Amino acid sequence: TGNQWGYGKDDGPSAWNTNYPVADGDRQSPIDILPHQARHDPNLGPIVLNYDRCTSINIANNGHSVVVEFEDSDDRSVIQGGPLDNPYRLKQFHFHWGGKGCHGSEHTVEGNSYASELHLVHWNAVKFKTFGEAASTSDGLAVLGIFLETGDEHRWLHMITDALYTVKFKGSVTDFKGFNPKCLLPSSLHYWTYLGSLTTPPLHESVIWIVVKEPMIVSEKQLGKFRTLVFTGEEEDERTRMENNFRPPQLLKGRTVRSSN
Ligand code: SG4
Ligand code: ZN
Repeated sequence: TGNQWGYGKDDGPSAWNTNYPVADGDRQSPIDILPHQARHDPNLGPIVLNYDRCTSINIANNGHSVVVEFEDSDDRSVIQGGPLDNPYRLKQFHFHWGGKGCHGSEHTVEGNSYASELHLVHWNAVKFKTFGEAASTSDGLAVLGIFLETGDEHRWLHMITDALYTVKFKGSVTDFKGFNPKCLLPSSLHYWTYLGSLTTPPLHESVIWIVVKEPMIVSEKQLGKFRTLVFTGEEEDERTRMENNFRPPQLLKGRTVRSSN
């Protein structure tokens, strides 16, 4: 099991380059976004989410995060517009979060973290036959990132948090039908966009990142429910709480961040 990675002291982000040398590559994610250095691009149109017929399948604990998977055999739920040349199909969404009272987002804005970050992962089914092929090729993926900030209770997040007790341990999967992630999004979808990578191994440099400026507001209690998950499997003696499952910002290395407004 030499290829295991995690978020701990010995297998965390600073050790990933041992097995995944691209960790030190030229277009790694996340990054610290400096709004004043982002270039307003008048050619960037609005992001359009066609999620009306989206079909969620299940919710799973993969030992790194909690993931909700979608039917992606046709173009029933796609993101388009913005920096994208083609519609990209929704494959899954997942979250990254911190420990109690800690920061947990992956992207930061002027050095400031949010409590958590939601990632909606989409792939280019016009250019690629499979998600796997898209995920390992430049611009094969489009990930929509949404910050979570603590405040009032979020009206719909309970639909996710109520299911978490069923996927406490690594490897557990439960049916999760009829959930449309549109209910999680903030009212404005103004965004920053840049070319980057997956934020976990294999860290492929295949992602067009679209980071929404307005956060969604969730309560501390709702975030706490994510911390009832564990990184470990049910059979393991050790139980480690799933928290701080985020990668810190990487070097920009000359990339430009564009702004939609
Ligand atoms: C999380 O670990 C997800 O659970 C992974 O999803 C995801 O991998 C990974 O993050 C990287 O995605 O948007 N943060 S990210 O760059 O989407 C992929 C699954 O393993 C390939 C299903
Ligand atoms: Zn992610």
